[in-house]
Amino acid sequence: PDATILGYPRIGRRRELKRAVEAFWAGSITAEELENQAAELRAATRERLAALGLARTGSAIPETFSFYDQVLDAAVAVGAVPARFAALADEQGRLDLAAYFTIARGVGDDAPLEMTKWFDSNYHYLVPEIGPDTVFSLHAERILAEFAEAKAAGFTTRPVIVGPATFLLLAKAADGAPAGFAPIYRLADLVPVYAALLEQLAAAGAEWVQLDEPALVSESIDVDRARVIESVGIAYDALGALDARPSIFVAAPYGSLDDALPALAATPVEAIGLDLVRGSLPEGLDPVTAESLAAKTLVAGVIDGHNIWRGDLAAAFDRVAAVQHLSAAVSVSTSTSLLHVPHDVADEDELDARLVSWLAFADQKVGQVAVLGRGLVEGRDAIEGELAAASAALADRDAAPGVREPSVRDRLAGLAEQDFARVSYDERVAAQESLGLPELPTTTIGSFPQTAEIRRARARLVRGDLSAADYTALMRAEIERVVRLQEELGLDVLVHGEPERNDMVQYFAELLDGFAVTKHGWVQSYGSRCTRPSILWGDVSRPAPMTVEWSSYAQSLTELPMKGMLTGPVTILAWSFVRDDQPLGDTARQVALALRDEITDLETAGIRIIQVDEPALRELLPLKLADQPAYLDWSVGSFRLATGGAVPGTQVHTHLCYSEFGVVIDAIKNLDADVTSIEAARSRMEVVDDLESSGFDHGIGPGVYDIHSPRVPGVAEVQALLERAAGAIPANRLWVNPDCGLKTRGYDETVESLRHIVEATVAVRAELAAPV
Ligand code: THG
Ligand code: ZN
Repeated sequence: PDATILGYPRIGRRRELKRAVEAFWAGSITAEELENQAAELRAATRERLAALGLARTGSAIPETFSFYDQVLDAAVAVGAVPARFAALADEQGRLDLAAYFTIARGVGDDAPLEMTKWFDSNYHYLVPEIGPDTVFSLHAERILAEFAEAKAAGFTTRPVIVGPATFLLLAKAADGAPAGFAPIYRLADLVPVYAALLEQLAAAGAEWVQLDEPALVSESIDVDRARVIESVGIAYDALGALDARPSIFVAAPYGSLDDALPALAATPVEAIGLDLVRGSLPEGLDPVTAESLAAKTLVAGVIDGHNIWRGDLAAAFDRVAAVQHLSAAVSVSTSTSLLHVPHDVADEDELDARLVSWLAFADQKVGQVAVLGRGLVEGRDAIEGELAAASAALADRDAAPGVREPSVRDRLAGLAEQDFARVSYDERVAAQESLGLPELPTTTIGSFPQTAEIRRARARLVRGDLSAADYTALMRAEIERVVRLQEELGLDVLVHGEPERNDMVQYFAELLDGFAVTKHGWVQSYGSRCTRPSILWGDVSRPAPMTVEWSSYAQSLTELPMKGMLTGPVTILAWSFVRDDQPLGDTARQVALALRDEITDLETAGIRIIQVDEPALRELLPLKLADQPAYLDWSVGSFRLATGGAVPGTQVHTHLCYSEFGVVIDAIKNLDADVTSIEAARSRMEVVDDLESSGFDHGIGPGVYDIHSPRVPGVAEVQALLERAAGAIPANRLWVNPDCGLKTRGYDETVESLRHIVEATVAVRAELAAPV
C-alpha cells in the first residue's frame, strides 16, 4: 500500500476497552460479552481507518488489537507460558480469556509476569519468561480469527505480531535457568513456530504480515550486539525460505537500525520499516546492502507516532522522496505505532482552537499518512494544499504568544554555574542538625491512600457539583486525618498525603503556564491503565505558588517536620507530551526554574524538608549509547537547578521508583540530594551494596515495604531488612521508608505496615545503641 500505520490505539476513544475489561474482571460481564465488545471496537477501528484514508484492502490496515499487551499476546501465541500458569490451559494448550488475564495480573502466590517499559515510550509490556526447557507451540487462533473477522467485513488487513528476535530479546531467563543462559539462545527453537504461523496466515489469505522488531534499534538490551545482529539473519533467512507465506514486513520503530540494517537487508524479507523521525536515513551503505534494499519495499516512517504535534508535513514528504532514492517501492507510514498518542484531537472541545490547529492525535496522523501516500502516487502538486496548511500551522505556532516568553528566556540565558550547585554536603548536614531528627528517621514517600471519597470529591469539583471552597475543606480534613495518623504511628518526618493531586505530573501541569490538559487524551500505560499526559506547548513559568498552601497548612498542624512534595523536571517532561521545537534540556531548565521558585516559597512558609521526586529519571535514558551522556547531563542538571537555590538548612530529598541503577548510578550521585529513597524491599536490600560500593555517601532510604503488593510485612521481616541495610550504610545516613508512595494501597494494610516499620526501627535503634 502507499500509506499505512504501524499500529493504532486499542483502548477506545472513550476507553471502552478499559471499561469492558475491568467489568469482566469484576464479574459484571461475561467473557462472551467482553469478546463481543472487543469485536465491535475492532470493527469500528477498521471502518475509521478506512474513512481516514487507509485502503480497505491491500494490507494497509494493521491488526493491532490486544486485550492487555502485545508481548503477552506473542507469548501466548507461541505457547511460552510460565510453568506456574501451565495448569490454566486446556488439553490443547489453549488459554481462555480468564487465564490470559491471570498471567497478566497474577493470582494468589503466583506472581504475574513482570512489567517493564517498552523502549523509550511510556507503555509497559509484560516480560516473557523463557528457560532452556520452555516448549514453544503455536496458538494462532486469535490472530487468524481477527484476520477472518476483518475479511468478513470486506477488509484485507495485515496481521501484526512481535517478531521472534525482539520477543526473545525482551524476555528474561525463567527461574531456575542456568547462569549464562539468555532467552535469545532459543531462537532456533522459536523460529519454526513463527514459520507455522506464517503458513497458517498464508492459508487464510493474508498477503502481508508485520513482524515488529524494535529490539534491533536498541543498544540498551543486555545481550551483546553481535548476537542481536546474528539473530536477525537466523530468523529471517528461515522465515523467508518458506514456500507458502505472506510477504514479510519487518518494522523497526524507535530509532535507526544502524548495523542491523545490512543484516536485515540480506534476508529475503519483502519490506523494511525505517523510523525516520527518531532515526535517520541510512548513509554510506555498502553496495550489497544498497542493492538488496533497492529490491525491497521501504516503509518510510515519517509521521511521528510518539508525539502529538502536527509537525512539518512538507519536510516529511521530502524525507519520503529521499527514501525513493534507495528503492522504487516506498510506502508512507508512522514512525511507531500510534499506541502512544490519544485517539482524536477533535474530541477536545475545551482546548484552545489555536493550540488544536498545531496538534495531531492518532486520527489526524492517519490522515497525514494518507495525504503523503496520495502525494507519492499523484505527485507533490496534488497535496500542495495540505502541505501548505501544515506549514502555515507550524509558522503560526512558532510565532504564537506564550511559545517564547522573553522573561523566561532571559532568566535561562542568565544562569551561571553556581545556580546548579549547593554548598558542600557536610556544610548542609551541619546546617540541618537543627531539624533534630533521630537516628534512622522514619518517613513515607508522600502519597497516602486515595480513598473513593477523595476521588469522588475531585470528580464533583470537575463537574461543578462541588464548590472550590467545599473541596478545599474536604482536602484539609483529609490532610489533618493523615497528619494525626502519622503522629499516632510515631513517624518522624511527616507528609500531607497529597489528597489534592490527581496525578503527580498533571497536578503541576494544571498550575504552570505553558501546559494544556486534555479531556479525552488517554494513552494506555499498561493493561487497562491509562494516563492523560499534559501538553507542554510553550515556555514554562509559574504564575503562583502551587503547593505552599497545602504544605503550610499541614505544617501548621504539627510540631514535627512536614515534607514539601514536588515532582522533578525530568519526570514532568517524561510524563507529558513535550514541545519538539527546542532541546529537551532547555524545556527541563524552564520547569526547573519554576520548581526552584516553589522551593523558595516553601522555605519562606517554614517548610524545612523538600522532596523532589524523579521516578522517571531512568525512563528517558536514550536507547543509543552515544546519546546517553548528553541526556544524563541535562537531566541531572535540571534537577540541580531546581534544588540549587535551597538554603543549606533545607534538607532536599528525592525519590526514585526503581532499584536497578546500573548505568544511572553516577547520575543519582550527581543529583546531590541530601536524602534519596529507592525501591529495595523486593530485592531484599541487595541494592544497598551496589550503592555503597559506588561511593554514594549521602542520606539513603532503601524501601522496607513493597507497596506493589497487598501483603503486610511483619515486624521481624522489616527488622531483618533494616539490619541488612544498617550493615552496609552508616546509621547517620540511613533512613527508613516504604518503597514508594501509598496512593494505590488500602488504609488498613497501610496503617498496619507503617506500625510494623516504626516498631522495627525502634528495635534496630536499640541494637545500634547497645554497647557491643
Ligand atoms: N503518572 C503519569 N505517568 C506515569 C505514571 C504516573 N507513567 C509511568 C507510570 N506512572 C505508569 N503507571 C501508572 C499507574 C497507574 C495508572 C496509570 C499509570 C492508573 N491510571 C488510572 C486508570 O487508568 O484507571 C487513571 C488515573 C486518573 O484517573 O487520573 O491507575 O503516575 N502521568
Ligand atoms: Zn516510587
